[in-house]
Amino acid sequence: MQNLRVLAIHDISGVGRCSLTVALPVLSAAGIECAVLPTAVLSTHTGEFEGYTFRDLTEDIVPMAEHWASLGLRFDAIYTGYLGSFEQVELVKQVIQKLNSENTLVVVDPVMADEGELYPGFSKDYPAQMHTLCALADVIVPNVTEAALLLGRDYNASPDATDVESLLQDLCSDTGAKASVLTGVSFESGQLGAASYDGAGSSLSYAGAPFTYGMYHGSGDLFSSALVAGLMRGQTLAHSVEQAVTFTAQSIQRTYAAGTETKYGLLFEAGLAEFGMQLQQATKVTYE
Ligand code: PXL
Repeated sequence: MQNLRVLAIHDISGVGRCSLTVALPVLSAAGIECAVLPTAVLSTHTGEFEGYTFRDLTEDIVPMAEHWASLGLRFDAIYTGYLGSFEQVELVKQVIQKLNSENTLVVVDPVMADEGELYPGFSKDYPAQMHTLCALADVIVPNVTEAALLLGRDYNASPDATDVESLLQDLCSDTGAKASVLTGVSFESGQLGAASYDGAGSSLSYAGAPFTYGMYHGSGDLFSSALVAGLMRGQTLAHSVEQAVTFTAQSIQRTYAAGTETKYGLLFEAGLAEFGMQLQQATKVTYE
């Protein structure tokens, strides 16, 4: 195996531990190069902060990808997250088409909503636009709210195992994604986790961890980044989900124990070295 390179396409929010300030450290700790395509620069994320700055980088999205294409760069994965507008979704689809190769894993986290509500700034028709990006994905990683929006269904905050199974299968058949991972689901009281469905093998799996009360900003980004790291390190989808659930739940527990304001994100740093070492030991990478 060669050096692994993931292209992370998200905004960069200076403070608040989400999007690129999470993807970069998590992938690096796992021994994976994280190339970045920042779609916007914000002073903070848009949840629970007022007065944040927002520098739009829409115009740079395609030229950056064209430059990399001209260099003949190989991307082992393209991982997309929060995108600020309809236009950005359209341009990111072009980027995927330009940089994708047969062996590139495309992971789309359709970041747009949580707890039954779209994030500030997203219009009601944004989920339909995000649906078109999911069509290009090998793996999509919605939370329960995003899954309902993608499928045009009513939001059910607590889907049971049967609901989860049909959501996962319908997410694949409806969007065209090859596999789906649903976050924020619980099959047991006191537990919270994620379920996954691999369309190719038709296998369904679930991983849970002890539930910690509260709404923690950036937990979806931490989960998805850890999931991409696991997949890149050659772990199965089910095992990658399990590792990402454990890492995210431990980070949430640490944040709860520290009592920091949840808008500042998860205190994942103290667990990062151990997470990265586990993955690096699982699959050795030789550099050519
Ligand atoms: O964590 C998702 C996220 C990423 N980026 C920005 C956000 C959010 C969620 O609110 O506002 C800018």
